[in-house]
Amino acid sequence: MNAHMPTVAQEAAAILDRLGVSASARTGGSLIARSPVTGEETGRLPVASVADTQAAILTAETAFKTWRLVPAPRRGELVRLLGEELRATKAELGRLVSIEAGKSVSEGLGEVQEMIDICDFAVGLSRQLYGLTIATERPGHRMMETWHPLGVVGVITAFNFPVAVWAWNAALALICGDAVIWKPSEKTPLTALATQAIFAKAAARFGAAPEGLAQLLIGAGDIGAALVESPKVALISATGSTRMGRIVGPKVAARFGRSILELGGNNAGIVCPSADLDMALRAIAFGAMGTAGQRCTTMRRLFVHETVADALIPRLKKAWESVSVGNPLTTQALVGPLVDGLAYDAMQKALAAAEALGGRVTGGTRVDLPGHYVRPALVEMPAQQGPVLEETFAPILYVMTWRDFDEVIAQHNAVGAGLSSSIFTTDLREMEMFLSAAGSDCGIANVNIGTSGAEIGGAFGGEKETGGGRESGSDAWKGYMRRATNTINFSRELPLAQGVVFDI
Ligand code: UN1
Repeated sequence: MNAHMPTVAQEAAAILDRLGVSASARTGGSLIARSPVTGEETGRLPVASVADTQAAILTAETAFKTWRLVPAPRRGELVRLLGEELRATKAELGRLVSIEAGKSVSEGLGEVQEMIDICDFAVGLSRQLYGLTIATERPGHRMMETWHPLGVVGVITAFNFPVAVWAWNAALALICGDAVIWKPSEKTPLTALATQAIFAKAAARFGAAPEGLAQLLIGAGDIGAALVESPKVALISATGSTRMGRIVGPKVAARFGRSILELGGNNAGIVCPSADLDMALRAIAFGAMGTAGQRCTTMRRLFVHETVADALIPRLKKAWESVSVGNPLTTQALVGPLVDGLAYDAMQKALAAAEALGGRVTGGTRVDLPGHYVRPALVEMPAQQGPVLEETFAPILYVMTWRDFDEVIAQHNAVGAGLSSSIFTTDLREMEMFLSAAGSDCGIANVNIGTSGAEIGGAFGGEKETGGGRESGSDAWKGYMRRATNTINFSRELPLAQGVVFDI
C-alpha cells in the first residue's frame, strides 16, 4: 500500500473527527463497524440497551410536548438549517456513505443530495400543512379538518440507504411537530453518528430545539423491538426486508400504533417492440447493477419482447461483461462491493437455483479483492420461477422474453413484492395500459426510465409485500400527523345531522 494513502479506517476516523463525532462514540464498544470496501474494521461502537431505549422514549415524549406547540414554519427553520449543514458537509458525509455502504463516490454524494432535497421539500411544506374546509349540511355551521403533530416517531433504517431514509422521515416528522428516535442498521452505524452530529450543529444554530428531539440509538435488534412494542411510540417507520416487516407490522398493529413499512422489492422492467433500445440498455444497466444491486428499487426481472430479444440481450450481456467492478473509493468502478459475505452466499445460492431451473448465467463470479466483490449476473431464464420470484439483495437480473402484452403484465404482477416497475415503449397504448388500473400493481410505475433512482418529490413505497407505506414527497407527510375533523356551530339553533329530531 502507498505509504501516503490512509487506510479506509483512517479516512473514516478523520471524517468523523472533522464532523465532530467524538472518539468515545466509536471506540471501545461492542458493535464492530466494517467497511465493505476493504473489509477493514472502522470502529467499535458502544451500544444502547433496552433501558436506554425506554429512557430515550421518555425524553422524546417530553420533547414532543414542547415541539408540537412551536409553529410549523418555525419548525421548518430547524430543517432549513439541517439542509444548510448537509450542504456544507455533503462531500464528507457522501464519502463516509461510500466507505460504509460501498457505493460509488457519485452515488454516495447522491444519497446526501437526497437528504438535502427532502429538507428543502419539508421547509416548504412547513407552511403547507393544509386541511380541508368541508361543506356542511347544517345551516350556521362550518366543518374543517386540522392536522396535528402525532407524537414520537421510531425510524428503523437499512444499510443500503443508511442516511437518506432517516432524512426522508426526520425532515417530515420534525416539521410535522414530532420527535424522532433513530435505530440505524448495525452495518452502517458511523454514517448515523455523522448525521446525528450534523443535526446537532443545526439544532445548536436553531437554539430552541428541545432536548432529545431527534435521538440516535446505536445497537442491536432489541432496540428496534423496544421501539416497536412501546405504546409511547406513535409511529414506526421501518425500512428493510419483508421478513422484518412481517414481525414489525403485526406488533405495531396489535397496540393500534401506526406503521410505515418499506420492505422488499422484486422490481421488473418490460421492453416493448417500439422501445428505444439504446436508452433501455442504459436504464436497465443502472437499475440492475447500480449500487451493486443493493437498492430496494433495483431492477431484478426483465421481460424483453421476443422481436427485440436478439437486438437487446447480446448488448446487455456485453455491458454485464464489461462493467467495471472494484474499490469505489480508489477507482472509477461503477459496481462496488456487496455489503458482506452473507450477501455473497445468498447471491451464489440464487444463481445455483436458477441454473438448476435452466437459467443461463453471465457473470456472477467473485472478483479477487479484499471484501466481497462480485461481477453482476445476468440470467436468461426459460420461465419466471424459483429464485426469480424472490428478492435476493445482490446484482442479479433475470431476463425472460414475452409475446402477449396481457400475459407479460400478469407475469410482471405475479410476485409478492410491489415496489417499483418500468416499461420501455414509445407506443402510447402500451404506456397507458401499463400505468392503468389493470397495469403495474406497484407503488412506482415508470416509463422509459429504470426502476431505481426515484426523486424525493413523489411518494415513495409499494404495495403487497412491500408493506404499503409511503415516505418522502407528495402527501406522505400526513402519515406523520393526526387528523381532527372539527364541526363548529355559529348559529343560535342546534340542528342535528341527518335531520334527526331530539327535542327535550
Ligand atoms: C432504498 O433502496 O431503500 O429510488 C431507497 C431510489 C432511491 C431510494 C432507494 N431514491 O433508488
